[in-house]
Amino acid sequence: MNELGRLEDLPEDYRAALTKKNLVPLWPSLRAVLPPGKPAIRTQPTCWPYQGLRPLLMRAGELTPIEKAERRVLVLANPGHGLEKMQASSTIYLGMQLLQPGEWAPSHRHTPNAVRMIVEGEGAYTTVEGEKCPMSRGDLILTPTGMWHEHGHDGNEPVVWLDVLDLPIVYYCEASYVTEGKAQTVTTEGVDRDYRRGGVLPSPMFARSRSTFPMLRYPWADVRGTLESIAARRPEIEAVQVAYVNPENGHDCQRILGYSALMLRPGERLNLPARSTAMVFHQIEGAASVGAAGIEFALDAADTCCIPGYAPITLANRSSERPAFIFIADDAPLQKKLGVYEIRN
Ligand code: GTQ
Repeated sequence: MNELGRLEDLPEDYRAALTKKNLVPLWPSLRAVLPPGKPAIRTQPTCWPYQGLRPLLMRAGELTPIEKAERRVLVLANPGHGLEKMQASSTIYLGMQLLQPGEWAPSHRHTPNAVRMIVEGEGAYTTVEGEKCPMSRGDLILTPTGMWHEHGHDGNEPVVWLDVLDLPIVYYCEASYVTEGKAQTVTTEGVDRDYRRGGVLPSPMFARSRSTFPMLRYPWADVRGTLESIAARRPEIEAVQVAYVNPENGHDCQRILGYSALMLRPGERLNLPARSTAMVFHQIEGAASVGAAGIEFALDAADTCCIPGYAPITLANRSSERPAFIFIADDAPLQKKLGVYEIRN
């Protein structure tokens, strides 16, 4: 590839004249924005073990009352992007949120999409557009773009969950904002849903909902049971993995970020090809390792890590007796829509 001219090669007066007119020569920066073969990647492989994070989150519970926080969250920030940017990857925001018994995080709605993956504690709930969704370990609850949501807690122990938002990309689009609201009236209890099992829909009254997001809560007991049944029935399947989808059309459950749950059988090792998406791994149960680009993270229950794109990844169950369950987030839905999604074998 040709050496291109540098900025310093241009006369000072010419550079000054360009700057004055808000103009920039492309060639000194061309290789930076179009690097050969592979993008320049800021996202660093980063791990946030829960045992290190938890005491700091509990301390936030003592230091900052919920009224002073609105959302009491410690953000899992990737140092490759600069901590102040609050990005786990270029498109993904991760936060660990704490709600103490009796606390309430008031209703609001915003343009970024969020999901919650419940990490510990019982008795809390999120109300999304009037649907009260109870929170238990491993449940996934969606709060899609524009939908009112608030969090409450009737139990007696701290409840912690992992927030995953497409905030960085929506912020980059200069489209991120919030609207404050008043407490919602509960219209539906999220345990009694129309979609309890794949393949059956309420009949004869079934009509596609007007909502783009007909299912808001994916209970872990159902997802775990599905993974175990696939593993038991289909030993030939390499990746025992299920995607969280819209039950009415089978599409990704949200438009920008994609979510799945993966089971590693006892002792199993799984090689994933290099993909153009960064990936987030959160250990729901068991113990696994996540390896990529010469780095390996050992994950125990509730640990979270992020791996940049364009590198093959090896996942392994660190136990030879128990299965390991991992929640995965990536921006494949966005990249596919943009036409830049790649798998490199
Ligand atoms: O619970 O609504 O981690 O609005 C960041 C922004 C959580 C929430 C976050 C939010 C929320």
